[in-house]
Amino acid sequence: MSVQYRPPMLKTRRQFMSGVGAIGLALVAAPALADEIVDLDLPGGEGERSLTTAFPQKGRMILQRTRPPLLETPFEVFDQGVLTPNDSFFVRWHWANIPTAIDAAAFRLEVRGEVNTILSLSLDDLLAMPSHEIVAVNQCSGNSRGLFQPRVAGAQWAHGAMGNARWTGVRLKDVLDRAGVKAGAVAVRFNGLDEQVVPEAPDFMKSLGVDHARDGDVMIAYAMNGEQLPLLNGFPLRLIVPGWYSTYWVKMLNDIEVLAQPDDGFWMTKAYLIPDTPFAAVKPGESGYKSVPINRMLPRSFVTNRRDGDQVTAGAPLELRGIAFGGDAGVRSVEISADDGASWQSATLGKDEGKYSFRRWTASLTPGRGPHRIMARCTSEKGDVQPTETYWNGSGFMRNVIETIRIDAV
Ligand SMILES: Nc1nc2c(c(=O)[nH]1)N[C@H]1C(S)=C(S)[C@@H](COP(=O)(O)O)O[C@H]1N2
Ligand SMILES: [Mo]
Repeated sequence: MSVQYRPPMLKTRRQFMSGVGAIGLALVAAPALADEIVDLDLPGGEGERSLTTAFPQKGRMILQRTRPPLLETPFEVFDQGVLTPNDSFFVRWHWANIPTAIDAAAFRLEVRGEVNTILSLSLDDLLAMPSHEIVAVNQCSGNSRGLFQPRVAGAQWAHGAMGNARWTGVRLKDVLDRAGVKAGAVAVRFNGLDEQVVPEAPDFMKSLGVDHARDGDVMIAYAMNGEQLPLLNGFPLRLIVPGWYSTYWVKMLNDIEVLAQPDDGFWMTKAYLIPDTPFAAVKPGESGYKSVPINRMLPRSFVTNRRDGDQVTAGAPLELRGIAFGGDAGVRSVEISADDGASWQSATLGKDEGKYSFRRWTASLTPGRGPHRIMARCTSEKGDVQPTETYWNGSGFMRNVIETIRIDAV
């Protein structure tokens, strides 16, 4: 599937407000129709989830949680193309206080703190700035957490807490330059319109080092695959931090604060920390290791046209197809193994949509009679390679082991 790019059109206030009634209603309606069940095949069970079509601007999604909404992309969507359609794109929020109506005309993005000029930018102000576009993977830190063994607490995602989209907007650097960042600024903190449910809980805010914020890749998106952002993916604006986990991709972004000290808030110093070890790996029960904020992504790859347990014809060519991404660098290669990793063959890479995008791959092999373990392994342009060993941490973050599917050739 290919999504045609159309210039982003932010709806006028009247059009948008009229669309919002339905959004407001649907967010509080009972979302699970529970007539269709998917089994995510999590180790140790409890992988059954309802499919739902009850959320605004979303099609058929796997219901992980209702309030706040956590919606997973059904895996077959990834076989359709490298861009994940907006209505299938996963959804994750920390707090249930999400605005169900946003007045696009009245909306302002504030830029304040260690700046020469405080800004209050309308959507029209942003649309008038030079536009920037990038295709990038948005992946939750806990994508595939449900596959961790031993199991860990948190949303039990299978592989569908990721998606790839063409993001259009403005470079964060351009916005910061317009405000004029003062010497001595060290970090930039991002906040959105969603709020904690009880006042004592910490508002969801994330920050980036000032150099990262100004690297020219980090951007503020007002469009996703050529359309305005779905409300649940952060309408009207969200931060895009290419190559980094989506915890930094703050949605409904309305406040940017340039800081003279590192951000000491909950979401940077208590949550979303990883062990400062290769692959964020520790042993279950281990303690006393150093932790750091989660950051760049590592390569991953998936077979998308075959499922674990599939039967195929022995002695006949088996066409395999899938997606890969390099993490914070492009895909250098994808290799396929049908013999438990003893030997590898190169897959053919599809069109390059840029280094932060999913990349299609295809391969053909002819399985002999019997069971086979099929693996896909991605190496990034930086030389990061997916590991054979399954690493573990107590938060279920950063799974990037070589995934295996078992097929039976008969
Ligand atoms: N404002 C706001 N932005 C947020 C979050 C949030 O709770 N509030 N969650 C983050 C996390 S952890 C993830 S995984 C992504 C999910 O993005 P999506 O819902 O568009 O897929 O949003 C990020 N941005
Ligand atoms: Mo996340």
